[in-house]
Amino acid sequence: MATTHYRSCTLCEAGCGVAVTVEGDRVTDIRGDEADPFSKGYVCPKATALADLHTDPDRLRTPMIRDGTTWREASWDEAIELVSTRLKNIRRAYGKHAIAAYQGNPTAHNLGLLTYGQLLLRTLGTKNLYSATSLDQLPHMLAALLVFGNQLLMPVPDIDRCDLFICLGANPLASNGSIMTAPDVKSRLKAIRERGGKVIVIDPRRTETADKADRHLFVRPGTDAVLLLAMIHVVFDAKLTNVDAPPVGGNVVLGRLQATGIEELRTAAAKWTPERASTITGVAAADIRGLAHQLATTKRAVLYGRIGVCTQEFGGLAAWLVYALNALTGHLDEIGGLMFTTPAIDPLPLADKIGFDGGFARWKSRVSGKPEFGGELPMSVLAEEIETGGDGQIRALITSAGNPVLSSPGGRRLEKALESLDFMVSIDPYMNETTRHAHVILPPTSPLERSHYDVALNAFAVRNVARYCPPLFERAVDARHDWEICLALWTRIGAPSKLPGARLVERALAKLGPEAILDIGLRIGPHKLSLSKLKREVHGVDLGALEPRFPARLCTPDKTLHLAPAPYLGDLARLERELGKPTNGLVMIGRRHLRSNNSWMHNSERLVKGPPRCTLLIHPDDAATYKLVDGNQAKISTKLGSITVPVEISDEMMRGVVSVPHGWGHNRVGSRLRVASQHAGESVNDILDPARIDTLSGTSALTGQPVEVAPA
Ligand SMILES: Nc1nc2c(c(=O)[nH]1)N[C@H]1C(S)=C(S)[C@@H](COP(=O)(O)OP(=O)(O)OC[C@H]3O[C@@H](n4cnc5c(=O)[nH]c(N)nc54)[C@H](O)[C@@H]3O)O[C@H]1N2
Ligand SMILES: Nc1nc2c(c(=O)[nH]1)N[C@H]1C(S)=C(S)[C@@H](COP(=O)(O)OP(=O)(O)OC[C@H]3O[C@@H](n4cnc5c(=O)[nH]c(N)nc54)[C@H](O)[C@@H]3O)O[C@H]1N2
Ligand code: SF4
Ligand SMILES: [Mo]
Repeated sequence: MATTHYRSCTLCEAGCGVAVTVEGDRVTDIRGDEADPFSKGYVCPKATALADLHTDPDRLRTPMIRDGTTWREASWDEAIELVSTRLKNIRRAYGKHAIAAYQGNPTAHNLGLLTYGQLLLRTLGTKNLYSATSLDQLPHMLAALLVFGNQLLMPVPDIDRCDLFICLGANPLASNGSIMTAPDVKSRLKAIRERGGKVIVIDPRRTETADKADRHLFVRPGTDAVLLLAMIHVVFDAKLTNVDAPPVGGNVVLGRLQATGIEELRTAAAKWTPERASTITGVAAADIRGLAHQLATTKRAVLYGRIGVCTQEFGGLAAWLVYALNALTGHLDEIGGLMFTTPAIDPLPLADKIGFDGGFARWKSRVSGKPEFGGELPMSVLAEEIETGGDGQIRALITSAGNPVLSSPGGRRLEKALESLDFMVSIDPYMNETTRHAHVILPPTSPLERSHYDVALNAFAVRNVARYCPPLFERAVDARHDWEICLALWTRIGAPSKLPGARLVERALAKLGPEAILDIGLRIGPHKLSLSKLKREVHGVDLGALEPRFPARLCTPDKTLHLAPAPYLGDLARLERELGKPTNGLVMIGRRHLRSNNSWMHNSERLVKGPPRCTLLIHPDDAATYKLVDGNQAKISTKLGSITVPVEISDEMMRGVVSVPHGWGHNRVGSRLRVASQHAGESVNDILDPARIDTLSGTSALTGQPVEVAPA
């Protein structure tokens, strides 16, 4: 008999409601849950792959132990014992910093990893914590910390109530939105236009999102900070902000908000005239003026910047300026602008408790002196911290829900470094490009076998919503959840065993599980929900539109907006110096595809079928210059080496810019991904230089790196 179960999709930030039909132990259908108040029946093509992940014969179901090049299945007891013994020995011999950990993107969608995973990794006491943050949203978090006082206080665009949506460096029609949890962005953008509003996309590629916009402007990769400074220049110059009104109490009033740093911002922007910015950004001066005027004079408007803005050499500055410009034009914490959420579980007070405190540059990395952020070091230094001998050298690595060999620049070097480790363990369902280097792989249950509540992404949703789903399938005999794996390891290597009652704590934590923590979080949260209440609402609950939250929510000690924090002012000289230089040749950007998800969903036949997606996109004029022919192979080179992929010629690319998506390169020997290896592609991160970073924040520059192309 068929039964239908309602839950949310865990594959991306949109968190759509899905209706999963099951017959026996087989999923026969996955479609959108029409009754979900937020996603209203929308799903993207990836949703059906939830079933593929569950049934994938390549998904590991048993711990694996490697001996040289051969793997064998092992019992949980043996595997956990081996991991803890090895890690303890390494810690005893070399100290706690010798154990490093890397956490990847799916952590954000996994309640077990967000609770017990943090407990394990953040109590290791190591300075060598790494995550996908420094390949992603770090600059937004840094700006949230420096401007609003807390690294988790990242605002989201009020897309459903704005009349102008300027989209900078994001492609939500492919990505389904990021730091903007909003299922079905396409309909939401359409609604803006239907209510007479405008959508403008600024991107080096005329993207799927740009195709649905009123206007698209090309911008040269890596130059957003200059574009934003010039827009701020216009805002001051044309007196488009009320900051020139008499200051109250020494501060300038921006609507309801008190702010400091306005004069510093004015000074910083003074030399960036639209004309000067135009030569660097490729955006016409008249367009820069027009954008600034439109943003400032539209009552409900928002400038939304995402990954294209922050994973570049001036990502720190650009992410700050996005917030500053919205504030200056009266669109911060205002309806239709960049707003702050009121999630059912407030992560702010919880984050500190698990050691995820706000902090920046409190210490530097051992080898090349890169800044710490929130207790983590940037991915750009992981390889060198493994390779470089001496006190504090990394000897062991724990990876959890991450595939850094494909996801971080310098993948080839990183995999050599991984081979040199004394010990590596991966908590991961697949033997892939990264985990094949582990000595032990500990595979968790599938997304359909575990419960779910999106504690992280609900905090960045454009409406306040909450939805809990119990496991759909009873887990396989002897399968372990992520949280159980993490707890088992923590008990043996993390918990201070000398502490009296450590065993009791462990037993209590094992009994609690993530659900109990969730329940407490919901009860003490602003909407006073509970797990039992949510269990009754199988389609999720709508907790209302976003509301202005300042000044109460501001976390700066003086309860003002800090519009010009010193680290940014100090970085402006670098912008001046570097972006003044003449440029020629081609630069690389990435792209996302609706049917792909970073590196790890290419083992689903229905997602990868069709023409190859790991291709070089290039403008027709550039193709002619470099003698590339559509459909033929191109060799793309940097000083790190080269990759060869098919050419796709298209005028959707800006001249001088080429694009190759990341997350491919499934041809590494030793991976067990039967489908993905048939659609291998190449890894663009093999040739992107890890040394190119935003030196302010430490974030890797994934976009805007120079490359050379030639027929292969
Ligand atoms: N050139 C370039 N590089 C990029 C980017 C880019 O735009 N361009 N984007 C960057 C961004 S934004 C990100 S977030 C990173 C992503 O970087 P990573 O997080 O390192 O890589 P993913 O491909 O997301 O790999 C996820 C891993 O988690 C495993 N996994 C999936 N579900 C679970 C689970 O429930 N539990 C556990 N334990 N494991 C699970 C998968 O098998 C896989 O090994 O890549 C970055 N790299
Ligand atoms: N289908 C799918 N969905 C995903 C993912 C996926 O891999 N596949 N990954 C998920 C993850 S981990 C994340 S972080 C989010 C990211 O979500 P988004 O931020 O929407 O990411 P992208 O789709 O890569 O869009 C980034 C855009 O920035 C542009 N860009 C590149 N360089 C620059 C630049 O210098 N300046 C400007 N202004 N634009 C630039 C690119 O052309 C691209 O259109 O997506 C998530 N959703
Ligand atoms: S957009 Fe697609 S992948 Fe993302 S949550 Fe919705 S159905 Fe899942
Ligand atoms: Mo990401």
